[in-house]
Amino acid sequence: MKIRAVEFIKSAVKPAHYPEYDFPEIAFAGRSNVGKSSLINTLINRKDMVKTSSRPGCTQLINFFLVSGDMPQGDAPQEELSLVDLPGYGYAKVSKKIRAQWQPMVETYVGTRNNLLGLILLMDIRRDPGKEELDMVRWLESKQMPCLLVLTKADKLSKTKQLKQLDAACTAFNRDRNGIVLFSAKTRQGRQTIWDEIHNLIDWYQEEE
Ligand SMILES: Nc1nc2c(ncn2[C@@H]2O[C@H](COP(=O)(O)OP(=O)(O)OP(=O)(O)O)[C@@H](O)[C@H]2O)c(=O)[nH]1
Ligand SMILES: [Mg+2]
Repeated sequence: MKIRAVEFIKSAVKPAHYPEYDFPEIAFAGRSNVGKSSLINTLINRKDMVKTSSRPGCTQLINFFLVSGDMPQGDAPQEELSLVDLPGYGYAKVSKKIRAQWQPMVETYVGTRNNLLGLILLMDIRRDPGKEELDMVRWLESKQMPCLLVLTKADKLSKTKQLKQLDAACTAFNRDRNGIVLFSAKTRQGRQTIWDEIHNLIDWYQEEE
């Protein structure tokens, strides 16, 4: 997608506050500090459109961004795409109250957002997938919600170790290598693959309409 403009629309906690548009939407989920905001910035070629932080727990609301640009193919030359930065989970230092809010907030979002095409679930390549991720993928599968898995911060490992972690994740999630993307916000490795997957979801959504 050739990006023309990106706009921060709003932050929301509950459905009444979500933007009312029904543009195709993709949401990014994952543990705190895994690199969700950085991945979105890399996709949209912005340095800090989405606030990033070395301090985990930076994003605690559902943040909506609207991207307009040109799709690689298709009839309509200009298209809108909504990108959603979900709050991170699993960070012990955020208060108990915030942690207790996280799960219902995300479950309600996924369960009620009709224009949501799929989730992109990020995991740090240096960690083995945890129970949270395995549960989340299983839950999304039960809802028939597409979920792309991304191993972030790939630049932190050698190529050999990247592939070793990729294979471990493939085994854990029972996917082949095409189902999991190696990504780095630093080197931009994997950026195009993620865009290709997003375009596939959009094409599929438009055919359904
Ligand atoms: N080396 C490296 N560092 C990264 C990469 N992606 C993110 N980081 C760093 O990891 C830290 C967290 O990144 P964020 O993008 O803010 O992570 P987040 O998942 O949005 O975090 P929360 O909003 O707290 O849930 C920052 O210091 C980033 O610079 C990457 O691909 N490579
Ligand atoms: Mg963030």
